[in-house]
Amino acid sequence: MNLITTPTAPIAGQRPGTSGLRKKVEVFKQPGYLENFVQSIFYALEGFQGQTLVVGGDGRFHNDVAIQTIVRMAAANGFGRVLVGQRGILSTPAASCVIRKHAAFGGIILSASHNPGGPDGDFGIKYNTGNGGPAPEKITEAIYANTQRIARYLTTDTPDVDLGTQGSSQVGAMQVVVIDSVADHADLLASLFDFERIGALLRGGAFRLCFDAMHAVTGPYAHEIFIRRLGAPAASVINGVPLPDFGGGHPDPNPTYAEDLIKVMFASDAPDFGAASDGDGDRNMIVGRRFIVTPSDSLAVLAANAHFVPGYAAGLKGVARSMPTSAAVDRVAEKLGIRCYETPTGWKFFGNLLDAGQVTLCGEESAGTGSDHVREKDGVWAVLFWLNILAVRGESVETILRDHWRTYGRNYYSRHDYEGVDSAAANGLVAHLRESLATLPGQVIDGATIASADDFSYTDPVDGSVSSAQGIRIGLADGSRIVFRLSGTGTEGATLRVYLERFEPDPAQHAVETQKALAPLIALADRLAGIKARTGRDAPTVIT
Ligand code: VG1
Ligand code: CO
Repeated sequence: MNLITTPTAPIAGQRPGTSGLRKKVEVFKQPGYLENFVQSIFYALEGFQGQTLVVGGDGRFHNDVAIQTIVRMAAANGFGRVLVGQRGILSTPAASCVIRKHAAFGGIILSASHNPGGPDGDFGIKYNTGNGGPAPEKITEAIYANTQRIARYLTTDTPDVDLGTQGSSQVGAMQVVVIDSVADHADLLASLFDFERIGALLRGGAFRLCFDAMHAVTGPYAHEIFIRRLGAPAASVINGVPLPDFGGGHPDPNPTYAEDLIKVMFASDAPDFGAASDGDGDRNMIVGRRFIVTPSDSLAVLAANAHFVPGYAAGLKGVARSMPTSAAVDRVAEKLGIRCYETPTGWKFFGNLLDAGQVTLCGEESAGTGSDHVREKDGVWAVLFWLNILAVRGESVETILRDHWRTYGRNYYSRHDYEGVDSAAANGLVAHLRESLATLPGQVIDGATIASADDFSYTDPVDGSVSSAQGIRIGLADGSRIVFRLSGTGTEGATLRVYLERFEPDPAQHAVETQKALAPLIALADRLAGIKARTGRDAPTVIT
């Protein structure tokens, strides 16, 4: 092996967002672009000589090429061993699991998550630390600083490694081990859930499951877990073959993009339980027969029913949700007598709480739920959690939700996304809101009294670090709220997210359709932010 030191220069725009660096494939294909970022990761780390690095991705276009580059650079930089998922495949939660199980120094995950893939689609990269979780801001900021002053990167002249076959080979002094992409993760999940009971439910014939892998990374995981280990009929998994362009789809499990699943679940002969996952397998959508579960509600239901699941029967230490996520889980935590933490958007903020043993379950309104079993959100885990609850309770998804609302009240909740908005317009909208924050409290607009207005700032309870400007919160006197923030994961223009929440304690009011129940808040959001006028959009791109 010959070490090659390649001169290079900073490339603009390599600032990682909410979950790593996401750009168009054509951007990543520019000579030196990926190399600059990977070397900047390695320069931000200390003490990895001779240690293990985990590498894998969601199988999207360019995954295979990028992995070969990273393997060569890891060898040149002095890693002792690289663990790669077979064919380059590792879902994000599986990567987290592998990092932890094999005590790796860290891992590089190649994914742009729910963003479309293919030659014209998106690509992404992020670094996870030895706890299996996304790097904290301290490290992502150091990576970014390195991209701004990089002058060289290290690589080797070694040929590509064979990623198709499990086994071990050498790249210079570094060992490369191609591992089963699924086994470690499936074993971990089997240790948490009652596979016997879930298996009996799925094999019984009376209960039917439909899992939509959206041609993304969870296909192999779903086959191994639902079909092979739990005995569900093969037809229970749809779109189960990972494709580099996700079959031309948008692997974001929401009612708009998971149209195949919605069609199945709203048909007259709909199965009992439907679920979908995203590009990299960390998100989940839960659907009952003609009944969609709001992700914030799903988190609350998991917390309220955790005692039915073997891995959580001993009780929850605490729960955490991101700020824009509805407060449904807060009500469960109160009843359980445990703490509920409110963090900024992005899974990295849960890591410290999980490591410190302060929380067991975490979740976000964007269809991410997870627990202390790994340090990422975990789509297949959430589906198994639901299946375990359904197997024990023997009730339908809808019955469980209605019962939950009767007990805790209902947090009507919706997110309105305006995608691909002109960046200047989006920034102007947020700047205008920020300027008006001080004057809003006390104002009465269309009969609604504004009680509070701020830009969310978070002090990490474990390490004291402060993250500011995490989203604008407008609280009303009746406890309703509106949150505005700009996405950190998009690649085209800006995405404005408007989060709307209203609590309804009266069960007689729980049958109202969500958008109707939130209509006054939706109108108020536009009055406050001038969404239509500033973005030129009449309606959101996606409503979840
Ligand atoms: C979005 C979601 C956020 C999630 C992030 C990564 O971020 O809102 O809750 O943690 O994606 O999810 P943003 O900045 O676009 O709102 V994933 O599944 O794309 O890794
Ligand atoms: Co994802």
